[in-house]
Amino acid sequence: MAEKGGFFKKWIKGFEKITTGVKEQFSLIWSSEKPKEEDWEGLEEMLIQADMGPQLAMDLVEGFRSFKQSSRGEGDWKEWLYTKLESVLAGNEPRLFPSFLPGEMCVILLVGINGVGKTTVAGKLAYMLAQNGEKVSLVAADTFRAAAMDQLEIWAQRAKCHLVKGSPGADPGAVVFDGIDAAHKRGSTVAIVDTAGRSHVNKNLLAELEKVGKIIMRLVPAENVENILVIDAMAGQNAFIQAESMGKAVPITGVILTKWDSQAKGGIVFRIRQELGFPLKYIGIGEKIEDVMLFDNEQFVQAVVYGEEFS
Ligand SMILES: Nc1nc2c(ncn2[C@@H]2O[C@H](COP(=O)(O)OP(=O)(O)OP(=O)(O)O)[C@@H](O)[C@H]2O)c(=O)[nH]1
Ligand SMILES: [Mg+2]
Repeated sequence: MAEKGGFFKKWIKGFEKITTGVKEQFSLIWSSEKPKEEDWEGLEEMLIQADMGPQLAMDLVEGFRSFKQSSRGEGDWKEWLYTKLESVLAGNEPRLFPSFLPGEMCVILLVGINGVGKTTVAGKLAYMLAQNGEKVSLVAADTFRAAAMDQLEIWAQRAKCHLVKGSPGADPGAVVFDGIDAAHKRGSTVAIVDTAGRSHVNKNLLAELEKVGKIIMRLVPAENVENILVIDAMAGQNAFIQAESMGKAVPITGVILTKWDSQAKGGIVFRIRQELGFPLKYIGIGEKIEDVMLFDNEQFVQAVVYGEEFS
């Protein structure tokens, strides 16, 4: 990505209809002396459409009501909205391994339901970390489909990094154990473990994931482990159901939202922070190896609130 700073600006343009609608509604309510109840309801509805979810939409509407009342038409609603949304994201730590122990290997375990983009994220992170001077090993623990390992092999070639793969049908726990061991012996600084997509209601597959998570914790200090839940940015309400059940199998330390370049409406970011409290780490913004970017709270909120005015 040549122009990462400009990404949110471009992205927000794709949602002009929704964002303009929300802002027009805020503005209409702000400028009317006595807004009608249906105007408030309209605002809530629009916020839900932007993927904010019912709880946050209600919080925003109620917060805006009190702000309007207390400020008596003075002040700036955009400033209010900016502060409010920024506070929802407050404390988000997008960096991986914020308190890692130097000298010990780091491990990123990627988990999520089918097709969300785990393998693609594995390739992108491998490339990015290798560019930053890390020695990366990719571990293909998706032994469910032979093609999945080939797919990761292609990413390993693109990222020019080491690959450890098990044989088809092998126990993923054993592959992860051997993979981390091989990465250690090779002097890798980071191992990225790609796992099979699994339904969040399949108990056996969740138990398998739990086992993989425990094996990693036995081999690497907790500070050096990131259990990343990969979520399709368009998942909406489903994202929360997925997070809940995957979180029971492994302690989630962060979220990567993929497919932002598609139809992501963005509100999900606030919901994840407010309802789950997981850190938002990176976002996937395309299918190419460099299409991944660190989630920047400030830039994101600026784009949402100020859109085109934001420079
Ligand atoms: N547009 C877009 N497509 C993406 C992005 N990330 C992944 N994809 C596409 O999504 C599809 C699935 O990606 P994979 O990486 O195979 O997903 P997965 O989670 O590993 O899938 P399973 O292993 O089958 O569970 C592929 O066609 C990817 O090219 C993204 O950020 N943007
Ligand atoms: Mg995969």
